Amino acid sequence: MSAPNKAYDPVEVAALAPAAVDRMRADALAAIAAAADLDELKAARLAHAGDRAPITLANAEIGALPPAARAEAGKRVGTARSAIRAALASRQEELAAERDSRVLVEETVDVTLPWDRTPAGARHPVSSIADRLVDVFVGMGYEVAEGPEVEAEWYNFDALNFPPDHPAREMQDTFFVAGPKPAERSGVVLRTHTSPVQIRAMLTRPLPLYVVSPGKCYRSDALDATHSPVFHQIECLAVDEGLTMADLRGAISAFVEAMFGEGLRTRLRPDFFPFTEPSADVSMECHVCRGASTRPGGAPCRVCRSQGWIEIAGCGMVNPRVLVACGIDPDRYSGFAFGLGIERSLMIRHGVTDIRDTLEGDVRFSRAFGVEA
Ligand code: FA5
Repeated sequence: MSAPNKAYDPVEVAALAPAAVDRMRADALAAIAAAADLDELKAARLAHAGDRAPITLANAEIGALPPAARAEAGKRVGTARSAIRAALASRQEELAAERDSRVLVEETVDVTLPWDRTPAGARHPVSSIADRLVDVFVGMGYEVAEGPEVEAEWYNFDALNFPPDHPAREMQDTFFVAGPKPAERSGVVLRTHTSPVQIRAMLTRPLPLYVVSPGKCYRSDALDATHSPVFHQIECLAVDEGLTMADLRGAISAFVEAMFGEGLRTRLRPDFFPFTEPSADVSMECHVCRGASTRPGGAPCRVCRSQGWIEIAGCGMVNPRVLVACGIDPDRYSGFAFGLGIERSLMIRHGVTDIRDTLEGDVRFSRAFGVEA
């Protein structure tokens, strides 16, 4: 094979001297051995075996030597290039094997892990219980009625027969959004109970009226184990001809049995609410000890504090003054209503000792009540 027919250049041809070729070979082998990964090896290949590598350039000079010197120089350079190629191939093999075993470890798939890893959410128990109670009453023919959480003071208090100086209106009980303007009689509050929905329902719906109203309420109560400034109530209202306390009693029993279990007795004791007359507080037989803790020799009960009864709701016959405020003839119609706190009922039912557990949004709390799709 004939080499390029270049003029003789002693400087360039010096690259073909044995010491120079040995140095190129040594440099190349050192760089190849030092390559720590395939990228570094690629750079070493380019630098020591590529088109611009010293040994490649030296090889191109062989043709410039006197013919007698070509064979020896060609052999020297060829041997060095073979050694470099062999070193590259073997390092390539080593580094590829290292990479493969590292990838195998890093990307190991544990096929024994559970495959269904998408975390399932849980409905909040307050929502689940509210829905369940609403369903019970809807099943009895009640309609769901909702009202705004930011409510006119008139609906929250006045129409419900709260006198202007009633303590519940005080700043320490009620969050006022806006006070009454001089020309207006009513300010704006965050509703303190679901009872204003009674007024809205009586003003807008035809009679007879059977509604159930779940929703959020707000009071400026300090957060502690049994109080929260935001909580939920559920309220039932019925207005019809000839309703009596016996009907109220029946509705309350239906509620208690749906929420706490079949066959639990209820008890009404006189109480006072401005919007019901007569008014009563509702207690139910303790669903845990069923009164056994009050009998001689009965084990103490933490749920009812060995009282045998647990207070759960307020109730009463709709005050005729409220009917009149809503344009309903109290001589023809009567009504009953009852309302209770959903968180407190949940706490009683499930032995939750701190209302804050219902507020913090920790899914572990909700999951304990079951996960629904
Ligand atoms: C009322 O709010 C009446 N509107 C209930 C009513 C409706 C009576 C219809 C008659 C007819 P009371 O202020 O007692 O009543 O509140 C009812 C329930 O709300 C309480 O028993 C309690 O369970 C719950 N509740 C009140 N304040 C808080 C609070 N800060 N945190 C949690 N729950 C509360």
